[in-house]
Amino acid sequence: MNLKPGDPILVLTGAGISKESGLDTFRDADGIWAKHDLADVATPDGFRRNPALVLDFYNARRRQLTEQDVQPNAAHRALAALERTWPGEVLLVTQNIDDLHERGGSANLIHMHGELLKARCLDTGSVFDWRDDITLDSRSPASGQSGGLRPHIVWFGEMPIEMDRIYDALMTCRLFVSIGTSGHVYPAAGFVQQASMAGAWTVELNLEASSGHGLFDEAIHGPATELVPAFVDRLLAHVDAA
Ligand code: BV8
Repeated sequence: MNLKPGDPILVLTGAGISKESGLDTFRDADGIWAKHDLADVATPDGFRRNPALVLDFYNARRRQLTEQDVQPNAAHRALAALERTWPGEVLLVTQNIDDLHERGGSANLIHMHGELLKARCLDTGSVFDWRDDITLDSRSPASGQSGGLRPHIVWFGEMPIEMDRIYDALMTCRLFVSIGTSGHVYPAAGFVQQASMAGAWTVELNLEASSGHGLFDEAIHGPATELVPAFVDRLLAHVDAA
């Protein structure tokens, strides 16, 4: 990895980085898709068919995040330290909808699949901080309409958020690190190839080999709370040595 201090770094994270904070992943044996049908709770059609079911699905996850003692872990904190210390841009793109990266100290962050603690007006598209349940009667602060809110979440078949900014970063980064994602969901699963074609060194840090592990220059497997702090130390040793 011939990385120079100051070279731009792009980090992609998935549900695996929040697993050791107590939040379920999607495709592990005990994951979310083992308990819920994706088509019913994470698609626009599912919301049209049964909005109460979808609202309850996200209300339960929002309550878990806000009411239980769910805290950022050492992996979230290590990425924030990298952003603070690396003498160049570190852009963090997360597929996760929890707020553990923010609470861990990261600021240069894109939630490409939306945010659990935000609601979106169905009429205007405006987005609001929202920590309570969203119900069929919830009133939109923008339109004033009762029943006018949905979770600010990117469902399957919907356009992920800030894709232009993400594609720009994929073309310019010199290091692409993928952490805690199974590499099943596109366009995120294709980012490693785009970064690699643009000349970046690509690294996978994951509990086990993801479906795209062969696409990476380097793949290190183990729990994020062990791998990510060690990897960040390795990067910052570059800075000290410079
Ligand atoms: C789009 C909602 C057009 C939020 C989510 C056929 C082929 C290819 C693509 C498609 C296709 N048919 C349809 C598509 C497109 C579709 C797609 O990819 N479908 C898949 C299922 C085939 N994608 C879309 O519809 C996307 N939109 O394509 O629009 C477009 C295209 C390009 C450019 C512009 C527009 C929209 C996708 C977003 C859908 N919303 N969720 C929510 O409810 O949370 S996706 C859902 O999966 C989550 O967002 C999650 O982030 C995402 C990915 O899952 P992971 O984060 O990877 O989690 P997973 O459980 O899978 O893996 C966890 C990993 O962690 C595992 O590898 C595990 O080993 C590891 N791990 C576990 N513990 C640890 C650990 N690692 C480290 N430490 C640990 N302790």
